[in-house]
Amino acid sequence: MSDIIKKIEEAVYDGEDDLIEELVQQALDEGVPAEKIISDGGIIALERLGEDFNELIVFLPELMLAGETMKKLIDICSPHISSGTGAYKGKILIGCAKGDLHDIGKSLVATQLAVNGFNVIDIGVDVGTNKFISEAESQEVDIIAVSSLLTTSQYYMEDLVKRLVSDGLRDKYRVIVGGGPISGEYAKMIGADAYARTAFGAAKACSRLMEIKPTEELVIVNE
Ligand code: B1M
Repeated sequence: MSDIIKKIEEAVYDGEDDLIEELVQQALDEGVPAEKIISDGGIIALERLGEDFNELIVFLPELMLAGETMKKLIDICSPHISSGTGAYKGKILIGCAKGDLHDIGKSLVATQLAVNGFNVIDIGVDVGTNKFISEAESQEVDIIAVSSLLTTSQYYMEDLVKRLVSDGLRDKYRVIVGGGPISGEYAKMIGADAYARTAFGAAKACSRLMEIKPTEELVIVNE
């Protein structure tokens, strides 16, 4: 099992999107869980790539190729992600904060929420505060979920919470934040309702959010 996972990690790192389909299918045929392929193959590769990007060992084109390869990997794995209870839990609006185009983690969170009983409306990347609020209002969601991988974009999470307060809407929506530079302390500081470190954690946190009212409790899931 570790051999095929290592090959997948290398294929994602090297951006070999023509090879990934075959490798992932082989892993699934060998009985490797989809979640393990995503985390131990794909995510590990992207984390390595991020470190090497910082060290100037790889550059933007390599990040782009790896990103595309990871998306293919996720597409093949998604139908195999095991679901939770399946019972309907609530409606969630999800998007990446303004200026942020990193959609892999956000899409994984959306998938994990969907298989755990949420109706997920994914409004994509680079979403500004006005759009989050107008979509939340028109779609009548329970939770607004914001992902950010860029320190330069995370400010827009704070902006969203402030706007919900100033528009008199804070009691209507629970807000969950997450992504690379985000932490439980940050969620607390900006007055969000929840933070989760991973996609799996986000499903857990959102399930808890549906049991409480907005601003009633700060939910932090670090797993
Ligand atoms: Co860029 N990038 N990138 N990038 N990129 C990072 C994020 C970076 C950490 C790399 C580095 O410097 N080491 C760095 C950000 C530094 C910072 O601000 N702290 C960075 C940079 C600087 C940039 C550019 C500015 C580079 C440039 O142009 N000079 C640029 C910005 C573009 C923009 O957004 N405006 C840029 C561009 C890109 C690509 C487009 C080439 C590509 C993205 C492709 C795509 O997404 N379609 C890319 C990639 C691939 C990365 C790395 C290598 C991998 C990101 C990824 O997909 N990880 C990344 C390095 C790293 O993260 N270590 C890096 C896998 C993914 C599954 O993880 O998204 O973290 P992640 O999601 C996790 C959790 O965070 C969590 O669940 C997921 C899985 O469990 N989670 C949530 C995510 N959202 C959540 C929401 C929740 C809860 C949990 O609740 C709502």
